[in-house]
Amino acid sequence: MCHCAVYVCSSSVRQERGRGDVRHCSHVIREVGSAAHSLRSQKKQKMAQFEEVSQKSKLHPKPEGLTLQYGTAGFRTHAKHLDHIMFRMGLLATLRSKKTKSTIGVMVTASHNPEEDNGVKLIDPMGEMVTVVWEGYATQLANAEQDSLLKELKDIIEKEDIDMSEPASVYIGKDTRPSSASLSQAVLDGVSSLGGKTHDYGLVTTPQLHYMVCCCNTHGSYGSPTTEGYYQKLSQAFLQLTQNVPNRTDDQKRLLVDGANGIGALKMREMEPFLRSELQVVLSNDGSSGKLNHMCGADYVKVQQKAPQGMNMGVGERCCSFDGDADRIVYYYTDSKGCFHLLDGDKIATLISTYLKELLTQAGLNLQIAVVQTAYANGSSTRYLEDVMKVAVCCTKTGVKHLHHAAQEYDIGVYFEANGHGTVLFSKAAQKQIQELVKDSNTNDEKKHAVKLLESTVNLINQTVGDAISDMLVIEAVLAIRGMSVQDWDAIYTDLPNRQLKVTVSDRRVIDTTDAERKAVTPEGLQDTIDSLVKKYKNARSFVRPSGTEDVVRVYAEADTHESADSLAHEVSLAVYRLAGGVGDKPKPLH
Ligand code: 16G
Ligand code: ZN
Repeated sequence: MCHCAVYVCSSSVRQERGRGDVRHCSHVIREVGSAAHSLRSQKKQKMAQFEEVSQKSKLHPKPEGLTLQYGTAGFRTHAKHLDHIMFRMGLLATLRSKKTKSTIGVMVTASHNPEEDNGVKLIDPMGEMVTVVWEGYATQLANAEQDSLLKELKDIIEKEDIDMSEPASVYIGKDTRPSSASLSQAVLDGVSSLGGKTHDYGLVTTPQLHYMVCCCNTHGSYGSPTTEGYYQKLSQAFLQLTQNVPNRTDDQKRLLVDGANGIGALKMREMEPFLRSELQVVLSNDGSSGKLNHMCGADYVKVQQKAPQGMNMGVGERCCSFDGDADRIVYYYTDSKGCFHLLDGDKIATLISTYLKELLTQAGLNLQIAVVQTAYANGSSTRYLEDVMKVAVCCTKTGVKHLHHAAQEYDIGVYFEANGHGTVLFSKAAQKQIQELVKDSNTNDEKKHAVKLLESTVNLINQTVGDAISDMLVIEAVLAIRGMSVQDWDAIYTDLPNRQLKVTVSDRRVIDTTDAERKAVTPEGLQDTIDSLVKKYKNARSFVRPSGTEDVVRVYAEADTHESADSLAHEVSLAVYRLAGGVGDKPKPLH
């Protein structure tokens, strides 16, 4: 309001002057006077606002000396350290909203971490992660001692030249952790103390909140910003994709889902009626008794390479696991010999990109498709994609934002981390071409069919971020359309045996990497040692990188046999221990 009044006044002052109309002089003076008055009242209001921040922040005090970093996935630590962080992220989201003149999201979750932890992530206007510069502000604000909080806040306002009279709108969501309720209240307090408006979505998955933010800022063109709108958009697309698949048996429609005892389980239950039995979900670890992420969930299954507890899987049955906030998914089954088969993010990327490439060919669309991976992608997947599928493959640093940005460079960018986080991005131009071809009356039936499938696939994919529910529906639809079993899918290529280990060092920052984390630049001699160790094994590859979420160095090795992968991983761990300042016991051999 206030801002508008000043704007109108000053422009009318300019107009009057332009005309040089002396008769309006007193009017001009009155206008200038009222503009000055507005400025004064604006200043007063701003001071009152800061006073409120100062008062309210005392209710969310920062433990002295505690420092935390906005890492690859936001802030994440034991929930008891996070109250002040949440309040301050409420403040920062309000500033970001004023700056971008858009709705910003704040998600309270610690994803796959243990139940006692919690965390927070900010969501930018189009549903992406916040920029690196604002990640820096988040750390700056989080670590300001109580008496310098206002100073740091004003510093950000000044650096970003934020007009504090702009309105602000913040969407908030939380996962099912016991600590999430009070922590999300702290976020709400932060936003309201700076006069921002909030919409509290309560319990939602991380990707649902990303979706809401994108819907809001695109004025509904991405969908309607409600959970119901999300279920409707995705289920309609899924039903369209599967409606013409002949003779789908109940077995093919049946899928065992491990909800990690988290929010994904609750939301899957809510969504079920929308799917009209075209997908029959058998839900386990639904949160009714077990503990969040404990012996279950996508991270457990991927890291342990075994089935979660609490899931009653028959031989060969298709199963999947979500993580604690439902932004990751992995598939698996056990064969008749009791052998466990994991279908991770690499297998998902291969399945989806192969399907999309086929549809593009059938539809006669000349769009460039690429797969974005990280160094963790299994070497077999990269070889298959490049050599057999002839798809461009690009490798980025670990962390969703790096993959997301790289995928934006292509008409169609399929990105997945091996851990099961990923999605597909369609450029605006690609979406336009698809929509135009759907409407084109001159296309033949085969083309029409293919392009309609493409259109529904675009609608089924959550393009804002990796989404376990959306990815699951895409995978289920692709398997149905191509008439593939989970075993057929698994047989596309065979993973090279691999092993991940961690080494504790006194300062993990001594390891610096290049080439998308595939080569260590420092400490001196480490890369040469790794290279000579790798040469001892067949089809081998290994790299080390400092973790972004834990105080350890991660070691990855793959080779032609499990024994070789284990032994290489161990030897590289020893090299890290020796050359990068290992602490505690020396890494022990795995066998
Ligand atoms: C975070 C990242 C994930 C990455 C993981 C690596 C996001 C939203 N999440 O969970 O993408 O794979 O960190 O962890 O970016 P690390 O650095 O400890 O290996
Ligand atoms: Zn997650």
